[in-house]
Amino acid sequence: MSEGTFRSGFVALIGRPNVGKSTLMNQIIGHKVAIMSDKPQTTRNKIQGIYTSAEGQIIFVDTPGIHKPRTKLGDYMVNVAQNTLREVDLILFLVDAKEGLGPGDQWIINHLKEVSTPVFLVINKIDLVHPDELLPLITRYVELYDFKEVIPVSALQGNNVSRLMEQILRYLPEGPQYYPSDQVTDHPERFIVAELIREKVLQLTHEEIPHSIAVDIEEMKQRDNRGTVFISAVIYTERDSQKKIVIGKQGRMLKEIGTRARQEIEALLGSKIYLDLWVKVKKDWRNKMSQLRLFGYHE
Ligand code: GDP
Ligand code: MG
Ligand code: K
Repeated sequence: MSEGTFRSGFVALIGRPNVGKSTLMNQIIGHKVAIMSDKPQTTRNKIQGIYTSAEGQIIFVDTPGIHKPRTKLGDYMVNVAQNTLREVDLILFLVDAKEGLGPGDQWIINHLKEVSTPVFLVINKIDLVHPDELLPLITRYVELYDFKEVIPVSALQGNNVSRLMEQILRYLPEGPQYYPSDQVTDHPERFIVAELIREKVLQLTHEEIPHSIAVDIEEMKQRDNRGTVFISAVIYTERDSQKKIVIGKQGRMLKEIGTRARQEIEALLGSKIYLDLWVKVKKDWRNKMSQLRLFGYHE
């Protein structure tokens, strides 16, 4: 990798249950990021973990729906998962070296054929098999699909995981560091939601609003049994004139920002969202270190 090039992007980690997805995530991210709890029956696509190094930032996205559906809801979840697979930069398809190729893998491979995103075959649990068994196993998989790379690892023991990371970075585009190295801890969803709202403000107001605006999520919680998530957020501007632009004539701009942000947040979280948006002026917030906490630049 050429020096000075920072790469970043989104990576989906998929594979049937028990292949070692959580273990791999733990091995890569360690204790830096608390991984969101596994809830197999939710439709939420969410950030599972963020890995940052000097070379780049890898944002791992969870796709819980990608396994054989048994119900109508399952079909819906597969659609959600499939959309995620289209949007990420790279897919890691994790398989179990000991179990070998099974119908669960086959099913996932058929779905991979419907997306154009590059896919790595990551053969996990190599500590459980003799090296001689690996080649025949790899042969069976590569006959079924054109994987960009095939990387055997032991997620549990960490073997070859650093090579996997190098290869992942090679496939990510040059890009910004989306999240501060130490930012994302136990509530990554809040940061992503804030970023989505900020993005909508910048997109809709064009050049009129400087990048100095900040978004703070004051509240984010489930308010009813049907899973609606209530989010209360404040958009901070530095000047009164900017606040006026963000609100717009008769509140039209803010309404549009809210509508677009809500749609994206719903797609991201896979739940209904009630979004309550406010605009406030906070003069020179960038200069006041104490106030940075407010915007999540801490932890
Ligand atoms: P997930 O369902 O895909 O998230 O799988 P988990 O990460 O929960 O792992 C399932 C089981 O496989 C756990 O008991 C792990 O300890 C075990 N496991 C995961 N990776 C490895 C590995 O590389 N080697 C061995 N021997 N066991 C592993
Ligand atoms: Mg798991
Ligand atoms: K593909």
